[in-house]
Amino acid sequence: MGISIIDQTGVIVVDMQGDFTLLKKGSLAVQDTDQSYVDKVHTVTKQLKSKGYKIFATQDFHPQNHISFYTSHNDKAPYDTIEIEDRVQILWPPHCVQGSDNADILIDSNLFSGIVQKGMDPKYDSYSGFFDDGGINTGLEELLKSFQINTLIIFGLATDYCVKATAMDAVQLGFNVILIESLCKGVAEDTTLSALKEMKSVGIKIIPSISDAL
Ligand code: VGL
Ligand code: ZN
Repeated sequence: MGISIIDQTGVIVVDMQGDFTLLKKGSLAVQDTDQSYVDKVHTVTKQLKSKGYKIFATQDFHPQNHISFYTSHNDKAPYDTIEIEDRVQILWPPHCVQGSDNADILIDSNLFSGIVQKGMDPKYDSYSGFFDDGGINTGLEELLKSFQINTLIIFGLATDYCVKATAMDAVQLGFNVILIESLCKGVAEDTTLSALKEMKSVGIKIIPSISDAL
């Protein structure tokens, strides 16, 4: 007998870090990320692990002088945008700084078969867990392939940025992707709605809650 559907399905918990949550008074706190949200993500992650799914995490992990921080530019305010080469870069409040408490992942690290850090190059942002804006591979694809994973269940923060970019790249790389909508929260309503539409349009299965996926 071949390997089972569970063995071939991986879970990616995207950027569940203090700085993105209200729970930890994060610098880039996403709406609705209170204790009950984080508890729900933790509970579901533990359930999936106990069913035998391999669990992975991405971690936004920036140096203090990162290009995405408004503080790295003169006369800029949070949420201003600038053009770099051909990209639009949103200037965020400093967040997930390497070594700071709020860069920590809020989910028990024993649950993970691998954690992929991203956004370490001061010159490039990396919403996607797979490639940064300079096209450098993070190693996530290799990691998943080493576990023979071809299907991904994705949830976390933020729907309109890192969840979307990670899910879109996963599809591009040939993975089947299932997104658990209620376990994702977005920075803003309009960008979250358009992110969900865009993800749907490339074949990502958007499911309201985990009970609909299993
Ligand atoms: C994220 C903005 C900046 C995210 C990361 O995890 O969605 N958003 N860095
Ligand atoms: Zn970031």
